[in-house]
Amino acid sequence: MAGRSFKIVLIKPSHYDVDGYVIQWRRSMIPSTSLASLYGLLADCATARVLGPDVEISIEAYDETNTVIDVRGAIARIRDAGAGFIGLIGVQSNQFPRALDLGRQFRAAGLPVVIGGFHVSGCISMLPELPVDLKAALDLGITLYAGEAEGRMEDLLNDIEAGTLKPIYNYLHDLPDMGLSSRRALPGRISSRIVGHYAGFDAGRGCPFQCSFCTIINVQGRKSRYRSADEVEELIRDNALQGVTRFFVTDDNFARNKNWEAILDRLIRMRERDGFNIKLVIQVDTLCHKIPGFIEKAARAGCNCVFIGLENINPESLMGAKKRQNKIWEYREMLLAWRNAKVITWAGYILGFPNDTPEAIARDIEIIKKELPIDILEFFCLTPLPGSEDHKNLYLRGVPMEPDMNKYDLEHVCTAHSIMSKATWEQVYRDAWTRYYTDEHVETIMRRGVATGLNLRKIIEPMTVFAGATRIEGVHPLQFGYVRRKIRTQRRHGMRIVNPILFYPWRAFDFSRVAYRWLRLALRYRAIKKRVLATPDARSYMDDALRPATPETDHLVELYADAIPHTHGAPVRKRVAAAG
Ligand code: B12
Ligand code: SF4
Repeated sequence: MAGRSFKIVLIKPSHYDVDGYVIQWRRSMIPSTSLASLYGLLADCATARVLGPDVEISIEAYDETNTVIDVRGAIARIRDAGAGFIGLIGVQSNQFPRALDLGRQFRAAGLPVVIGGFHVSGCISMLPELPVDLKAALDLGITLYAGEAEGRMEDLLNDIEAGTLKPIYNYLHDLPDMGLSSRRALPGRISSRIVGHYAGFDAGRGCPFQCSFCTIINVQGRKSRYRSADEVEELIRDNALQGVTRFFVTDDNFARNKNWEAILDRLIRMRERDGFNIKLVIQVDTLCHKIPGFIEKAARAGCNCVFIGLENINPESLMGAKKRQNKIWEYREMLLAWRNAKVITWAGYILGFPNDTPEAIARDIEIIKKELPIDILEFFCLTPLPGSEDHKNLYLRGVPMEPDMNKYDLEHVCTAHSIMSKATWEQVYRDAWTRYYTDEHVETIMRRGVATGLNLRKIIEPMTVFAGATRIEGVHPLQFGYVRRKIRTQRRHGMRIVNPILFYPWRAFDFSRVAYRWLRLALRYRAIKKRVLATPDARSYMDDALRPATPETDHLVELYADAIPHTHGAPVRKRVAAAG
C-alpha cells in the first residue's frame, strides 16, 4: 500500500506594533501552552494514525513571537505532502488581525485554515451574533474553532482529509476532562527559543470567581477541572527529556485548582527525592495565603516567582468589577508570606476603573510603593475584552468600543471612561510605569530583597525588563523578548511596505537607539545594586512595607476605610483625608 502524507503547520500568531510590524524577537519570554497543548494532541493523533494506517501525519509548530513565519515555505511543504492544514493557535483578541492576515495568505493558496483560542471562543460564548472580524474570517473560508480541543482532534483531521471541514466548530458547552489533555512536551528546538528555556502547561482550567473584566470564566467555566499528580509528573518528565525543567503554569488561579496539594506534593517529591531541578512560575489570587500550607508547599515545589492579580487598591473599584475576593487589608500579609518563602512577587494593577482619576492613581501608586512589599508591578488599562461580561454589556448597550482588535492588548484605551478623556487615560498609563520604576524605588525594592534574603539577580533581571519594556521598546513587558526583529515585508495588511533604501537606515537607527537606552538602564541598575550591597547594614534594612500590618503602619486601609464593605470582616477604621 503506497503511503500518503498529511502535513500540519501550527502557528501561534503574534500581534502588530503601532507601526504595523509584527512584534517578534530572537528569543521570547513566555512559552505558549496553547501551542504545546495542540502539538501534543495532534502528535497523539499522528502516533495513533487516525487517518488510516497508510497516512503519515507530520507536524510543524511555530511561535511567531520568536520565529519569522515562512509562509511560502509552509505552503510548499503542505502542497508537497498532498494534504494538510494550517492551525492558528491560541489566538487572543489582540492577535486576531495578525491571524487573519496569515490566514488570508494560506487561503489564497487554497489551503484549509482553522483558528482557535480566546477571541473566537469568547465572542461566540458571549455575543448574540458573530462580530465583523469573525465574519471576515468566514468570508475568507477560514474555519472558526470555539472551545477546547481535547478528544476532538481526530474528528477535525478526518473532516479536513474528507474535504468536509465545517465553517464553525462550537464545543463551548461541552468542557472536556483535563485527563484528556496532552502530556507531551514541545520539541526542544521550540523551547530553546524561550529565554531561560521555559515550557508552559496547565495543571487546571476554570476559576470560581466572577471578575467582570475576565473572559476565562465564560470560556473555560467556573468549575475547577484539573490534572492528576500522575499526569503532571508525566508531563514534567517528558519535558525533562528535552532538557526543560522550568515551567510557566498557565492556570489563571492555581490556588483554586482543587488538586493543588497533590500536584505540589508530587513536585516536591520529584525535586527532593528524584533530583529534578524544577522551577515554577504560578498565578494565584490575593487570598492564597489563607490556604494552609499552600505557599510553603509552592516554594518547596520550586515556585520562585508568583503572579498575583492585585488589580487595584480601591475597594469600590474591586467591588465594581465583582472582584470581591480581593481584600486590601490582606494584601501586605499575603505579600510578606510569599517573601518569607523567598518567592519573588509580581503583581498586576489595572488603571481606569470608574473612580480612577490621574490624581487618585498617582496617590495609590505612591501608597503601594511605601506600604506593599511587591517586587514587580505591571500596569494595564481596564479593557472590555471580548468574552468578558464587561464587553458583553457594552456591546448590548451599543456603547462605542475600539473597532481595531489589535489594540485589545491592555495598553490601549478601548472605550470611554466616566471621568478621564482617552488622552488623559493613556497618559496615566504611561506615567504609571515611570512613577513606579523610579531609581529610588528600584533601590528600595533591592534593599527589601537583600534584607529578606531574596536572590537579587532574580529580581533585577525582570525588574529591568518591566521598567524598560514600555518606555524603551514601546511594548508591554508581557510581549517582550530579547532582540527585537522588524521584518520589512511582514507589515499589517493594507499598510505600505517601505522601500528598502528607507527602511534599513531607519531600522539601524531605531535598533541602535533602543540598544543604547537598554544599556544605560542596565548600567544604572548595576550601580544601584553595587550601592545596596555596599551598605554595611543592608541585611537589617526595614520599612513600613516589611513590617506586619498594624493600624499604625497600614495607611492603605485607613485611606479607604469608608469604602471597605463591613461584611468583609475588615478592620473598622476611620477614614483619613485623601492627599491629592
Ligand atoms: C499564558 C497566557 C499568556 C501568556 C502568553 C504566552 C504565549 N506565548 O501564549 C502571556 C503572559 C505572554 C500573556 C499575555 C497576554 N495575555 Co494572556 N493569557 C494566558 C493564559 C493565562 C493562558 C493561555 C493558555 O496557554 N491557555 C491554555 C490553552 C491550552 O488554552 P487555549 O489557548 O484556550 O487553547 C485551547 C482551546 O482554545 C483550543 N484551541 C486554541 N487554539 C486552537 C487552534 C485550533 C486550530 C484548534 C483546533 C483548537 C484551538 O484548544 C486548546 C486546548 O483545549 C490565558 C487565560 C487562559 N486560561 O487560557 C490568558 C489570556 C489568553 N490572555 C489574555 C490577554 C488579554 C493577554 C494580554 C493582552 C494582557 C494580559 N494581561 O494578559 C497579554 C498580551 C498578549 C500578547 N499580545 O502577546 C486574555 C485574552 C482575552 C481575549 N479576548 O483575547 C486571556 C484569556 C486572559 C484574560 N485576561 O481574560 N498571556
Ligand atoms: S480571579 Fe482571575 S481568573 Fe478568576 S475570575 Fe478573576 S480575573 Fe478571572
